[in-house]
Formats: sequence, C-alpha cells, structure tokens
Amino acid sequence: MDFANALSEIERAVSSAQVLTSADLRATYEIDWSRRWKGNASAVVRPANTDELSAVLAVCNRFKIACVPQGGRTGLVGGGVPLDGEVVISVQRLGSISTSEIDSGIVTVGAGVTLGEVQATAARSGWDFGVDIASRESATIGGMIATNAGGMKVIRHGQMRAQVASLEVVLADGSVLKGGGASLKDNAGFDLSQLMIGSEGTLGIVTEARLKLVRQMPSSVVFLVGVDNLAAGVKLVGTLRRATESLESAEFIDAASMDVVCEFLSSTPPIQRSRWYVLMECAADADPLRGVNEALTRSGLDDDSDTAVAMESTSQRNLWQYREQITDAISCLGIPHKLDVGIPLARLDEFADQVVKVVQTTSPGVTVLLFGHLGEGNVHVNILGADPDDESVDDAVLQLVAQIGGNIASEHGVGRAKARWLDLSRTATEIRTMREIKQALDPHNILNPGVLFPSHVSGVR
Ligand code: 2HG
Ligand code: ZN
Repeated sequence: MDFANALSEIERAVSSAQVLTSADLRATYEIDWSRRWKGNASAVVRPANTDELSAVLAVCNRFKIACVPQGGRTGLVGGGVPLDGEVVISVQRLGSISTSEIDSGIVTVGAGVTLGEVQATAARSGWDFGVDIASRESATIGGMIATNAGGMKVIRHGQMRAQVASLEVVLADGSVLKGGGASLKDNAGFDLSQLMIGSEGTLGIVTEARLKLVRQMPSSVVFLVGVDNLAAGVKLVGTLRRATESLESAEFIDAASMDVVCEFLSSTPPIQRSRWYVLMECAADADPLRGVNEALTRSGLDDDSDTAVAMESTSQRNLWQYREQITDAISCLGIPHKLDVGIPLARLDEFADQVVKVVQTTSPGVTVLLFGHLGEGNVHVNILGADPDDESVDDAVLQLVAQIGGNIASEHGVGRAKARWLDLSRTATEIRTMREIKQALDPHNILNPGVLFPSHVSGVR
C-alpha cells in the first residue's frame, strides 16, 4: 500500500508515462550489458531534469524505497542493475549540453549524455576529452563519474576524476548539492564533487557535470609490437615516457585474447604471432614519431617484422579494433567472469604467470584471457567456461591480487560483484570511515544498497 502511494507521488513528479511498471517495458533496465547481472525492478523512473529527480528521491527517502541509479548499462560489476525489486532511476533523459564556458575549456553536460556526444561536442570546438573507452556510444557521463571510469588515455590525462571541474548531485533526501560555481579554482572547504566520484551511486545521483577538456593533438601514430613478456612491455612504456611526452595510450593483449578477437573479426594478427602484444598511441602537435623510433630501437624492438605502425586514421582504427573489440569477442563466446584488477608494474609479469595457474587449479579446463591498460598495470582478467554464479574462481584471483600487493578494483568499481572482497583493498579504518559517510548522507540506505558495501538493509517495501 505504501509502495502504491509512493508510486502515485512519483508519477505526479515525472508524469505516469515516465514510470514504467509493466514487465516488458522494464525488461531492458533489468539486465546489464554483459548479461551477468539480471534482476527485477518494482518500477523504472525516468526524470527529465534535476527538479524531477530531486522530487523522486525525496519520495523514495520518505517511504524508504531502495533505488538503483542507472545510466547506459555498460558497467561490468553489477552496480547499475536492480537485483532485488529496487526502483531504477534512469538518468538517460538528462541530456543537456552547454558550451557557454567553452573558451575556458569547460563543457557542462547532463548525466545522461554519452561519452561519444561529449567527444563530438569537444571536437566541434577544437578540444578533445581526456577519457576514452570502447563503449563510448552507450556509456553515459553520470555512470562514468559514479564509477570513476578509466580507459585508454589514463596514462596521459588520468581517470574521470581528473576531468571533473564540478558536479551537481541529488542527495538521498532530494536536496541538491551544487559544487564549484563558475570559478575554475575553488578551495573553500571539502571537495564534495570529488567525494561523489567513484562512490558508485551510493552517496547521491549525479545530474550534471562541468567537464574539463584537453587540447586536440592533430598528429598521431598507433603502433603494435610483440613482446615475450609483460616486463619487456613495461620497460618499453618507461623508455617511451622518458623519450616523449606524447604517449597517449599503452595497452596489452595476450595471445589468447588476440586469438579470440581475430576469430571475431575474421582476421589474423597484424604482426607475427607473439606471447604478448603492446598497442600504443602517441599524439602531438606535429611529428608524433619523435622519440618513438628511438625508444623502440633502445628496447630492441625496431625490427619491421614484429611492429605494425599506422599513421592515418583508417589504419589506426584497424589496429585499435584488435584491442577495443576484445570485450565483444569474449561476450560472443559466453558469459565471462570479469576481474578488473590493478597490479604493481614491477610484479605484472609474475601476476600474469600465477593467475593462469591459480585459475586453472581452481577451475580446471576454463580459458583465461588477459588484456588491459599497461601504463597503470590494470589487468582485465576474463575467464570463460566457469559457471557465472560460482565465485570460487573470483575469490582465487582476488586473493592472489591482494597477496601480490595489487588492488581488487582498478577502473570498473566494486559494484555488487566485489563488495564481499572490499577488505582485501581497504583497511578496517577506511571501511569504517566510508560507512560513516554513507550513514551521514543516506541514513535509510536507499541508494544502491548492496553496492560497494555488502548489503545490510533490504529496504524495498
Ligand atoms: C576495456 O578496457 C574495458 O576494454 C572492458 O575496461 C574490460 O571487458 C573487460 O573486461
Ligand atoms: Zn579497461
């Protein structure tokens, strides 16, 4: 009864057309992109602006209704999927884009704007955006901020956190937190916008962001080299970083991932078969090859036979697809276990050897694929062939990560997938402090319960 009353209040706030309750209309909002996370929502609410979203949260807070904020559903840790009858709050209709501060290198966008739209807006004004991920046409800025997304350009520009000038966020009780104003520097107390970034929808719902843009680099080169081990790849990246400031991306692909993506693309590897492949991009005002050849030579990798170099956009896109299409290629073969982990660069090689052994011992016969962002030691461990609900393989990988001094969530967040392992990466004091902040901002635990922290309040009806 309470829920019916709450729903009529919500309908009054956003109109009944934007409250989806029938199973067929809810269906696409109840499953994530990877098909790993699927549940049911008691309703899907689609506010058109901050005032509407604020009114919706105020009602949910009063009736203690659990909510799952949702963007483009491209997350990979179950952070945006209702598993337990929560109300989904979709930000997809928050689609405003303002270029009024474009001369200061700032664009202001609604949470539902996709990364691709931000990139296109930036490009039209002679700017670029510092974060890029393969799901750019679907991933929304709100979700990317909530998860502090990383991607292919972190080595040069940092993660989402580094691109945010200020945020507008609706808190659990419906009040609106607007950080930063129009100034470019703001040192008056806590940086609450930064607190929200990476909080995975547990502290508030981002409605609008002022994003910092970066310079466009007109000349670029993409190259793929084969290396025998990841230590050689790490050395090459270090050599390049010392030789040039133009390094924009440094990615790695193992032989198993290259096989899978080649099969998917009906293609063959662009260079000789190798145990590992390193894909890099350098971008500069001019002469992007400056420093690159020297670094390759110094690393003993200048032999044409195992290096592919692309100078113009079509051949560059062609090389990039061997890295960007791996996720889709794996998805065609089944529902993988995905473990996005951060490993100290000095121990990357050791981790790559050990993780395969550990997984094969825990779950004999499965396929392990390793690829990711070399600059940050960010490994995407994908495991095909294990039962999606059997967490023993996840446990084995995450325990190894902790033993080796790595972190359990490098760029995808903790979500529901890794909440039970949070203490492998955070101390008891850190977890207590995080819980105290959560309790202060969302005392009824209505925002994304079960995400980040293991669930302790079911909260729905
Ligand atoms: C990537 O870097 C994404 O391609 C997806 O973060 C990683 O599919 C994955 O595991
Ligand atoms: Zn990634």
